[in-house]
Amino acid sequence: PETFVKQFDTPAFKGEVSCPLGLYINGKFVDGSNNTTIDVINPSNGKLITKISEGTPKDLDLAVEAAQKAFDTTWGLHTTGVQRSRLLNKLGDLMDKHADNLAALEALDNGKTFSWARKTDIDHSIRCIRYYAGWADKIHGQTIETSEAKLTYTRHEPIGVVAQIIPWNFPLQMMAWKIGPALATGCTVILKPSEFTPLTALYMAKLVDEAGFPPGTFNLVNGYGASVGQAMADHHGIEKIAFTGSTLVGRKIMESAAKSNLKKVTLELGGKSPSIVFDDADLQQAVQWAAFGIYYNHGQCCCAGSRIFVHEKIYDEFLTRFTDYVKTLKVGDPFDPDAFQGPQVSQQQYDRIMGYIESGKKEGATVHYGGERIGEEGYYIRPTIFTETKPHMKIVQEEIFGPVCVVVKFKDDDDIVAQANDTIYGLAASVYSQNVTRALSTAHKIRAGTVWVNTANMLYPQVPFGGYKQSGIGRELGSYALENYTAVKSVQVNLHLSLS
Ligand code: TXE
Repeated sequence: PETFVKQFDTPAFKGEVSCPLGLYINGKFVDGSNNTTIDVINPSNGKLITKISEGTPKDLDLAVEAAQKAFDTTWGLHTTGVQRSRLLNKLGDLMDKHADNLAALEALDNGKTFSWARKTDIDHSIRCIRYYAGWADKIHGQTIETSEAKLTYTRHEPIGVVAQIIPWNFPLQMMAWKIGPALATGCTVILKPSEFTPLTALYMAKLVDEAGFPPGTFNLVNGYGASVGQAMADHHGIEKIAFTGSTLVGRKIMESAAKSNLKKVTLELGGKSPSIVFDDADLQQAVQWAAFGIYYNHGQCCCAGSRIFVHEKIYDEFLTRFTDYVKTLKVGDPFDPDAFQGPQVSQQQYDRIMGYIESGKKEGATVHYGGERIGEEGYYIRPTIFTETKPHMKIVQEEIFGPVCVVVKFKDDDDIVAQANDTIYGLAASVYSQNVTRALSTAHKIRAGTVWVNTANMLYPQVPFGGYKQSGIGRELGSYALENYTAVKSVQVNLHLSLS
């Protein structure tokens, strides 16, 4: 397979980056079995960056075979936690060494800015891999008292071959969240990145190879969701599937898992997260965090705080300050060191977001700020604020996944909890208040997997993340994620000949 080589000469980054373009199966880069390719498009100008090998269900079969063989011979119960930890730490070191290259590819492919990619996506991914390197030799069961005649204990064994399907909004981070706990516990992995943003995963395959993981331990099969992704969900040789993406596809995956071999499923899906600003909040802090909550990563965060509820006493002042602040967020080229927001990831996402903006206008909401394209080229959208909305409107109920929020007035504490929970989702929420009792009692009443108080979008490898309601099943990150990749076995040993 070919290699992509690009010379960057930008204000944010200068240097040459090369990246393999094939699939990575059984420790080798190979072309897809159909010899077809997928176009990789630059979202800042709509032009072709390169073409990657397209995997097929047949390639997936080869990857499953390699992963099963590795599980049975070199990985799984055939390594020690110490060995797995050493390899993961080596991978973390290589990511550190290549951090700028990873950030450059992420910015080029996804459209997020180089500077934000470098300080959030890449750093967080490295910390995540190192965090799970730390867990690899600390995975153990319990001894359980049953009777003096018995020794009973549990083992947390790796579940086997796992498939992981990730989206385009945080390509490297989603990969780290997925492969970190899987490899630490001794599972073997087949990863399918989004067809929109495959480059950093390909670069990572090169680093995995260099780190010296045994062949078949980690496999990368790029391809379309409807072919390789669907084949993963249907596959009888896969014990577990982890998915991050749309609720629609999550539902399909669960159905296919049920119809095939009842593979274990974890899902991290959409959100419509509330940000609640009480009248006793530190207003400037609330303004800045609420803006970060929705506009970080161009609104393409599953936990984006897209519904901002503000107490009526401070609503007008908040809106004025918020709008003034949003106007200062620079939208521009991903390699402009001062840009906060780059283009949306794809034409498809651009169209979807503009469709939501139109629907908001049609349903009678007011575009208070933004609501339009920026420039003629690339998928740039001005940060957008809607006001005068009604609870039933699509822009209030549905995930837009773009730089668009609604700012809504509320009256009292009980009413706001009901409004915040009036959604099919339950991924995250932010609460802004200086009163600890008010902030925490609200945090506890919100049906969401993460609640931030006086902050937003902060994630740590050691803190679990996942959804209530239709935002998903299971938790990623922290020690909780290890449970997704281990099966618990109890072993009972009879020490005496007695039957009790
Ligand atoms: O997601 P898809 P899309 C939400 C967000 C966004 C919407 C659509 O609202 O606007 O989803 O985005 C793979 N079987 N999120 O269409 O299709 C696909 O190849 C198996 C929220 O891009 O769900 C990719 O790797 N896999 C979200 C991954 O699923 C399939 C992040 C995600 O793509 C498949 C992304 C199939 N039948 C979008 N069809 C979050 N939770 O962060 C597609 N895929």
